[in-house]
Amino acid sequence: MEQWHKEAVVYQIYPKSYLDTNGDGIGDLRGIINKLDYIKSLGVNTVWLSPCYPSPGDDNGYDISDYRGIAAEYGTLEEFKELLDGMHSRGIRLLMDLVVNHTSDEHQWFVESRKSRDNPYRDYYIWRDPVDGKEPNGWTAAFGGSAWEYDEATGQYYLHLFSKKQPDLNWENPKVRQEIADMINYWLDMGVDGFRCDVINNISKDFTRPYAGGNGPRLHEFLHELHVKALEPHKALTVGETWGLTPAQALDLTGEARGELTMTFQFEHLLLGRVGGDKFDPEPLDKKAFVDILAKWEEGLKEDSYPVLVMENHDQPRALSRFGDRENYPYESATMLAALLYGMRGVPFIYQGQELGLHDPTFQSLEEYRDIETLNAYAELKATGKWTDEELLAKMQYGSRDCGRVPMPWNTEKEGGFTTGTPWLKTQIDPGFTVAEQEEDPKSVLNFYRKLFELRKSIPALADGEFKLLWNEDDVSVYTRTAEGVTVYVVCNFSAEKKDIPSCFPHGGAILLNNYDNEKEWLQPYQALWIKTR
Ligand code: TEU
Ligand code: CA
Repeated sequence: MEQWHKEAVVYQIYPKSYLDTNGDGIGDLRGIINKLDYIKSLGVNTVWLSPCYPSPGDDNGYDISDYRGIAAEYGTLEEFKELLDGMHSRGIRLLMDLVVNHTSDEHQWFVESRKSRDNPYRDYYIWRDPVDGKEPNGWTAAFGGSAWEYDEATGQYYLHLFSKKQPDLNWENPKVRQEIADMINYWLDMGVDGFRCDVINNISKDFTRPYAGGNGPRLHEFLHELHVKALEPHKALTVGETWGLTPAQALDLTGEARGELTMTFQFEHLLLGRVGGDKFDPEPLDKKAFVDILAKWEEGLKEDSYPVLVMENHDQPRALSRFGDRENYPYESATMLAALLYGMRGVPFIYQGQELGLHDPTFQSLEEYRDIETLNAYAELKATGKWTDEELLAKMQYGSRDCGRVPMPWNTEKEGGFTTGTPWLKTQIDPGFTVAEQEEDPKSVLNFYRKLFELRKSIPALADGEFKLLWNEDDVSVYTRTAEGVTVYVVCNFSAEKKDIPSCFPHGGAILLNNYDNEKEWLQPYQALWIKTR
């Protein structure tokens, strides 16, 4: 297994919302090319690019109609190669998004598949006869409704774990597996460095289960096959998007001897502040659990794997709005969250705009939303008659994926400099929350992130040192990272109150990182410190 992932610091780009250079209101590859020096300046060395393949856009590109092309609205394959070269010449690696649990219903394979029961592509997808005139089982789709869609033409249902425009591929079919391996080789031969693998644990289905989902009996076998046929020969890095795993299950996918994936995301802490993990049902954040969960994963993966450190992506509202104090301590709480998470052992993933400490935009009406999940959830919840329109809008504001998808605020000009036209999704430009302003301010979240990543790179204890949680009580946490006789203490006050320092606080030592100017009088509200001791 390739080891470069241990030094990786990954920046996720959602191309539709990064930078538009031709005024059509949609971000494009040229926009990313124009910002490569900015990306480099963050101290990241890897980019994960969300899908930029041709797609009808039912789920913003997570419904792919051609695995080997570039969507016209984003640019051309030539521009993609220019982007890749531009990254490589700056020492930045590129991870593409691998969306192979499903395709678009407009993918040629599915267009063929639905034509007749004996079409050569029929078995590329999962077709079932009706049972008692109804759906084959009770599985529901992530975006609402049944996971089965009836197709008149051939009198069978096809499975879709997401929208009905995202039919699930049939991984039991060896031809499908070969097509995917070939496609992976196509991008790796071009020079791409690896993949973020969308809902990858769903590729093997377990039909004995009452609820929809993956982790089916052949998951490990399918992944190992891809590893042998495509990933390993290219030393590609993979990070699996795998919801709901235990650390033991994650180890089974990522252990070095397994030959499956390099790493998996863990999102358990991102389910907090939501009743039963339901993103549209808020509850107060359990801060102790937040730190305990992260520590559990640090401990659980230390033997044989490498954790991923993530708190934002294109599916999540902003961390500042979810876990921080946007009203009173936007800078302090955004930087505390970064110091807390990225002091840990693992690969940092940051999502565009996170480096500015952005908070969620304010949506005034349903018309301002674009996300299929939000629009479907709104309609479904409204149909229950339990909530007023105002309550429903508050729910969407709390959990919508569009919160993290609004365009990047580059400067204080119209639409934040994102576009000269009409943006595909509203922009939100707040004073102090643009790249241009934060560049000028030494005490900005942006410059804090830069400093943090610089430290991680230069201090072995932070790069790969052993993790130990010493204290997690009363909204104060202390953990250490140790290597080569050096220990770095990470001390965080996860609250808006002043707190006393716990007894395990190191006396002496050099302060590496501090989100306050003080040398003493800790701990201030949301104060975070990295302290190096011998
Ligand atoms: O997301 C998978 C997923 O399970 C969720 O994070 C998803 O956002 C949704 O909230 C489920 O209720 C991945 C992608 O990241 C997401 O953008 C896609 O919509 C999805 O897969 C389908 O490809
Ligand atoms: Ca554009």
